[in-house]
Amino acid sequence: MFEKILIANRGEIALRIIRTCKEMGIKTVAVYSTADRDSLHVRFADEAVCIGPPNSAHSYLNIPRIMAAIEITNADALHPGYGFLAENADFAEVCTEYGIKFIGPTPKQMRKMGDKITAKETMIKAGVPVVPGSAGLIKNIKDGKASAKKIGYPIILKATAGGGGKGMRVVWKEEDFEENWDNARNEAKASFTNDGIYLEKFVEEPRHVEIQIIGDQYGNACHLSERDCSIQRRHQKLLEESPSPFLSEELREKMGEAAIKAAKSIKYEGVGTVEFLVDKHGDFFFMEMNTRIQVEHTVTEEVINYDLIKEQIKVADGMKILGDNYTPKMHAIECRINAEDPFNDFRPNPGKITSFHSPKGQGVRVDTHVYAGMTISPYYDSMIAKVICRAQTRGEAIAKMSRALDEFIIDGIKTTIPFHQKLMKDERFISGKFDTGFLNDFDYGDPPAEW
Ligand code: MV4
Repeated sequence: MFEKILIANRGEIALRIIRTCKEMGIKTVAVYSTADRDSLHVRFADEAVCIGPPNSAHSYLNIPRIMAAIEITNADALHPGYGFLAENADFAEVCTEYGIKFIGPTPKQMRKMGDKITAKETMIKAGVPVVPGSAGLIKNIKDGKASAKKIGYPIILKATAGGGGKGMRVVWKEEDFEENWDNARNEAKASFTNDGIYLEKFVEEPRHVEIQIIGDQYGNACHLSERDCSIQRRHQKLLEESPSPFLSEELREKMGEAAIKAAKSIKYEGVGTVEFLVDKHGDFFFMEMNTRIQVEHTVTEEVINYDLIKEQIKVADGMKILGDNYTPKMHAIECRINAEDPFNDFRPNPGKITSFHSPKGQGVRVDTHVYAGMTISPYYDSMIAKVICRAQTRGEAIAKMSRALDEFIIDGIKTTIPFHQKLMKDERFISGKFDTGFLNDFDYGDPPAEW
């Protein structure tokens, strides 16, 4: 087993990884920027190395500085967390070249899923359902229009380097093709310096359902049930839950098998997530694969009662997985608490937290790096806490979440807590009948009096 793991991350996930390492008897190294010198991940790790200024390009994303921290602390493995360098195949390759175990998939596996068209082609070969679309990149407008006509409008243009909805355009009729084509290409070029575009049939009113998988170094893989992430705003997830209120036992089994096929086809090693779009008829299509631990892994941990970071470290150390699939035994919901103003277009709202009281009680889990007196920096992601509630049924989990949110006190900055409180009382949310468009016509209401 590894002796010392360097955690190339910050915030709640760095803390989350340190906790598991301690329980496994593994020493930890934190890295931090000058903005994070008073952070809990720095305090709770066995060693900590400052790697640069607040701007993450010069600290958490700076590969030579992270490699230097590994060198001076003698760490033998690296955990990338999520975001930052977690899906950077070149970085994973550098680690491997230096004899450091990158806790995650191999660079080759990462590259197979990094580019959308390559991923899609791999999935077609593996027999995983994908959305009907163009065969690879579209060369020009004429080529694109012909492909769209064959597939039938509406279609969606997507950037092969894409992510977060950038370079994505829905086209409802042929007259609008040209304008959307130009927009998608320009946006893709500006965001990814890669203007490769492909097209797909547009799936209307889809749900976002993702399957958590785990694979070992011997080609075995199993799934750990699904998460429903349909509650999103501008491609930012706000709430995730498991099981999905939409999935039948039969559909769960089918999607689980497809996710395992996806993982096995690339001999995937580590924890990963296969994202699917599910249409209203219950047909599902591969969207992309996340080759990292995700923010919402905690939802799965609560319904299957496993520590996924521990499993991740164990398979990185060569553990064989048994290959049993998992069925959620409980219902879990996660609300992301961001330092944002939900009554003002979710504008980031960094600043000093003057008082902080975390909800507690049976079935309530709060993952956070925040404490009273801490200043939330404008340099990083605005997520400051995750509240995860679990209960026997979805209704009870909602009631518990509602109660927990009422107990959550964060003074000094604006947060998304009031939004989630409203959501827990929303009839459509409670009914479970919603899709990824749910928040487009959500009534956010008025801010509380003290706002
Ligand atoms: C789609 C789609 C409908 N049809 N593809 C959005 C992010 C990117 N990863 C893929 N996305 C979508 N792809 C086809 N063929 C609708 C979306 C989409 C979406 C997907 C998941 C969650 C929220 C979403 C919000 C808007 C659009």
